[in-house]
Amino acid sequence: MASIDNDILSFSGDVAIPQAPPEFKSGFIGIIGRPNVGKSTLMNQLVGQKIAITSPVAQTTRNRLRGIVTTSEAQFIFVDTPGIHKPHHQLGEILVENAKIAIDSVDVVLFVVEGTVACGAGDRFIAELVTRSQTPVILGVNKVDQQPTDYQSIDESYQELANTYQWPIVKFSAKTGTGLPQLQTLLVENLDYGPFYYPPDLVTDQPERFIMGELIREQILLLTREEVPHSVAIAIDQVEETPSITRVLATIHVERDSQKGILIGKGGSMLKAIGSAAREQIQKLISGKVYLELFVKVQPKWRHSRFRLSELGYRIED
Ligand SMILES: Nc1nc2c(ncn2[C@@H]2O[C@H](COP(=O)(O)OP(=O)(O)OP(=O)(O)O)[C@@H](O)[C@H]2O)c(=O)[nH]1
Ligand SMILES: [Mg+2]
Repeated sequence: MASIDNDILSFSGDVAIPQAPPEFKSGFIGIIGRPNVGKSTLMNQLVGQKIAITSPVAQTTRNRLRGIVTTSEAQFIFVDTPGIHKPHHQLGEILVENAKIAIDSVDVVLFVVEGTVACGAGDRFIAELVTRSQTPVILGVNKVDQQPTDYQSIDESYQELANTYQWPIVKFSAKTGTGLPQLQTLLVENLDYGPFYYPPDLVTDQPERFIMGELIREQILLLTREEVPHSVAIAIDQVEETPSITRVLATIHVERDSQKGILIGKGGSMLKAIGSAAREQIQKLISGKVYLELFVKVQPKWRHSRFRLSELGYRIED
């Protein structure tokens, strides 16, 4: 049996989790908001590593993702969620449902809004939603690095929202990091004393295979247009590690033949571009050489089928 150091309280898998010092704080923080406001960018910036994919396309995030930050005074477990929107298919419903579950299961809700446009109906809908749970809420105004001409009226609209519900308000830029120390201070104030939930050096509990699939999906979001990026789901079929290279086989599921055509491109050019950009990202993730092979398969109406969604890893979980 391994000898156990006095400081070590428990084991998670093979990793020892030390005992937290007195007055250490910890807890789960749900990052909630409309699509495209910068929730995933914020989580990556806070964690200091790319855990969640981001893109200028709304509805990028599809799963609840955890990013962990441990300082000398606290452990923050950030839960990035899909943007809350009006769903048009089963996939959308599952995404929104998963965001709602996060609201009830976290210790603090960080409600992120778009600092470049005034508070709108979508924000007020989410405000009502988050206030219904008993969880404390912090209003986070993102993208302060961009200051549109009507900045003052935008600012006032969010001040008013915060006043209505008596929420603390904090302004930041997820992109540049401005204002994030202030956010962190406010979060510590809102957390209770608690243990290390994860080893202090862990940044995510997301399996590597899942992140690989997301990195492929990110390139599709960046390189294709309109309906195509929303119509894909990635399945990692095989990951084979050898001492010199990691072989990854993945299938891109689409809904229609026309989408398959777009993804493959003229003479396979699009698939090649997606593959080489995703391969670079996956190499960074695993710090090693990667051989990536992509297949494209038509799976009609997968976004509307609960069975297919579940097969592709999208389900309502709590
Ligand atoms: N200028 C500026 N752009 C930002 C900032 N934060 C995020 N963005 C951009 O906003 C877009 C959306 O960012 P995401 O992080 O994917 O947004 P999200 O809220 O996770 O979106 P969904 O997953 O679709 O709900 C991307 O193009 C980001 O680069 C910021 O602080 N400043
Ligand atoms: Mg996101």
